[in-house]
Amino acid sequence: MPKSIIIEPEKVFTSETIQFAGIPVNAYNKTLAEERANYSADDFVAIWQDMIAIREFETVLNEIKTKGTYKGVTYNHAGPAHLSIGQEAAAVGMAFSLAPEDHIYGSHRSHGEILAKGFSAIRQLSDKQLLEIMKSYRDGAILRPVEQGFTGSVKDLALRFFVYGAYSEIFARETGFNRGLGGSMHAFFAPFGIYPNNAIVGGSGSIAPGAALFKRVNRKPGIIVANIGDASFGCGPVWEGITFSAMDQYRHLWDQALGGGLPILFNCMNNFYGMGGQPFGETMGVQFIARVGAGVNPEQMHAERINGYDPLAVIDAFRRKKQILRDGKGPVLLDTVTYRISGHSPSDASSYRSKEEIERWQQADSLKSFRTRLAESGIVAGKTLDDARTAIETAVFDMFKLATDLAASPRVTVQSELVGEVMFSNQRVEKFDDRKPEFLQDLKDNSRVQQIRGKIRTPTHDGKPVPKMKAYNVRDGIFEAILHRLAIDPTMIAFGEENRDWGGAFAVYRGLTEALPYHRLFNAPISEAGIVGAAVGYGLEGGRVVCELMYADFMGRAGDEIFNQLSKWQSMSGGQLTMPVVLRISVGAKYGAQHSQDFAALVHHVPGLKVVYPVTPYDAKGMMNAALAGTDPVVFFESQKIYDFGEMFAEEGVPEGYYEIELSEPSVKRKGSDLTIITFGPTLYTAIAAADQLQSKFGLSAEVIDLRSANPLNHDPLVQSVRKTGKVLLACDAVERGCVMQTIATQLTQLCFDDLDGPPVVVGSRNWITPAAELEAMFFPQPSWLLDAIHERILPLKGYEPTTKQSLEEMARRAKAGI
Ligand SMILES: Cc1ncc(C[n+]2csc(CCOP(=O)(O)OP(=O)(O)O)c2C)c(N)n1
Ligand SMILES: [Mg+2]
Repeated sequence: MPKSIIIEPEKVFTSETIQFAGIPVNAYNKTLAEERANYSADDFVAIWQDMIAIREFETVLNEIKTKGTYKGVTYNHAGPAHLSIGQEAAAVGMAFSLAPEDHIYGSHRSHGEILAKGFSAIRQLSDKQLLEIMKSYRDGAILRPVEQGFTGSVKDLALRFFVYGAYSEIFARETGFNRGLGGSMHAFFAPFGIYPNNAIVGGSGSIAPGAALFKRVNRKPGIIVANIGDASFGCGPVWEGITFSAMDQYRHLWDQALGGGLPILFNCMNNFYGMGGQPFGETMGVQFIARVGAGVNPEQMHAERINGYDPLAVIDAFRRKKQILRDGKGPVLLDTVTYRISGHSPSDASSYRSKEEIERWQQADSLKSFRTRLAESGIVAGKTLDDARTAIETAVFDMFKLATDLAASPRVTVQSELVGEVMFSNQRVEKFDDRKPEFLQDLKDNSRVQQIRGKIRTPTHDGKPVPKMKAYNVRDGIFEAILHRLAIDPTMIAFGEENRDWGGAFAVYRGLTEALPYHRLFNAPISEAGIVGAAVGYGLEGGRVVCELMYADFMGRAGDEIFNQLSKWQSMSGGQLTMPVVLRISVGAKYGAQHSQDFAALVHHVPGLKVVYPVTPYDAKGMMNAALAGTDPVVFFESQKIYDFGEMFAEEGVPEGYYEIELSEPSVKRKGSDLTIITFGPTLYTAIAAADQLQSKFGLSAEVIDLRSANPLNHDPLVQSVRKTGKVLLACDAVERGCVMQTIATQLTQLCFDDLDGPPVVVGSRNWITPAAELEAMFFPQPSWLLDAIHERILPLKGYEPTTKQSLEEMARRAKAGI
């Protein structure tokens, strides 16, 4: 059913003027006396102490990076340290009133935000909760060295635990939050609401909206804060994340009981610099980052610029904005003005700014000014502040020392396989929550379910081939698997471009619109980075999601989200998080150069992704079932050439019931003994046609194997076949240079060297752009190309006249010409 948002010509052609409201800039002007009712004296001390802790934590890092020593401890820290000295008040203000269930996502410069959020959570959690977290987190691996000989309170223990975990993480120790696999730029600690910090500028901008989506869809308490820098507002994915967050549908089409707009606050830690480039006055034109909100929605994202050198101004803003988010009126944008007195990194010579400017900000240092305000107000005695300072500086120093101690805080050895062990979580999770999955109808009444019921699931029927209209096809296989999991896992959602009313650009979801409420199936903006980023955030928070890219050619638009985010957070978390995300990517044909490229090789190359490409209904259903039962990111390629192909191989047909196909197993589609042909993607059907000709014209029996999965991949069935035949041709529809098959060919050469009659031969598409539909036969491998290649390079076929050039000379000529 269409959603009935009527676009009326009379209305849209009416003359009017778009009005903008004023955006507050530094509106906060309360005195301490006026704020007295909102804070206890202890609160003020805590705010001060948190700022001091961050300053000390980072001063230590600065000193060891620049001088190699701090207070008698010598240490060489090889990795990065992007310090936020000067930005403490902004970090503490941001975190102070956030609850543990409020989650923050951040950037490369997030030490301060991490510490502030951790301290805030420690204050709010009970001793029992803290002990439980410390003891259970990695079975107490971080706690053990910290608790040795410590006799203080649980809260003090937790503080030391937290500082130690952070330092250990920065120093790549096993005792770090993420076993040292996150490091300075990526450290996080989910139990305190601290989620991944991103070394890709603006990376959190597209991920955090997915986390907020998770909160909404699953009715979880809390908000999401994306702490990103001012320069990140030049990043496309940040704009896409904002667009994704501000969609009208949350408030106008979704069930209002869910709570309305996404509970997300984009917090710009505006220090006026990128590394050396200046968004203010040089590399951007908005002047005030808060102005961005005006272009996003009528509420202008409730944007404000606030004084990030005054922790109370920041706390005030966060308290007010949190209420707006609770009321379902998100997203929110804060332009939190701050300044990094430290360099971008310790090697920064500050060539892009004057000494005078730095000195001016040092004079305005919030640590000094807040202390002066507190002392002058008489609310807190100077001695209390001094004692608080000594206590926290001692704790930070002690934990630094402990983290540098290799005996207490070991690194994994270089021989260790730890990284390999955490690349994939390889779990099976039926569902991520016990709620009843939401549907709008009884699935027995669903039109698509009924239509599929009438289809024929076997290769033949009554001894005859099944007509296309009646055949259970690849599209149906994917649909059934997705519906199956949607009916089990209440957290599971699906989104992408044209996913809902259209039913997916290629109709895979047709029928789901009537079955699922909006929040389980919705149209995303044309924001590929926003789509994959949101799926990553949703997965990180513990929800299952299927998102879709309409064409493989659009992967570049979501490059970072696929290559650095989807793929890496499981391992960068040191195995703490899972990523139950299936990214469906349709591979086109007939639509020319920018809509017809198989880019599987790009993701095959990226560590941390499972990459599959089933091309039969049986495989599509079984592999989607397996992908959706797992906890790893799976890039699931689908070919538009064969969406409506019926089953041609599985004699028993495609089962109506549930089954899984392990995501590593090649499938022998036709048995043979003279030669092995391995395919990936729809080239299977090209190979079958070629094998038919080899049999009928030359009496040769070819074994045809569909790789199905590029990673992980069990080589055994391939090796067994090649050992038997001694000859192997590998073919796919991707351009030949650097395709997945080149890797497999290299591996088979090594694995089967003694059994091979000659080197494996790879046939792919030409190393060209994909030409027009009418000319595709000159580009994609044809059955004749496979025969030509076999004749020229594997096994001369008697009396055969090749029609294309597949010789080694031709291969060399093309390589030299770069085509
Ligand atoms: C996508 C990307 N481009 C460039 C960089 C290199 N880089 C690291 S930090 C940085 C500046 C970021 O400035 P901003 O977002 O304002 O954050 P800040 O460093 O000021 O905290 C740059 C360009 C990167 N890490 N990621
Ligand atoms: Mg900046």
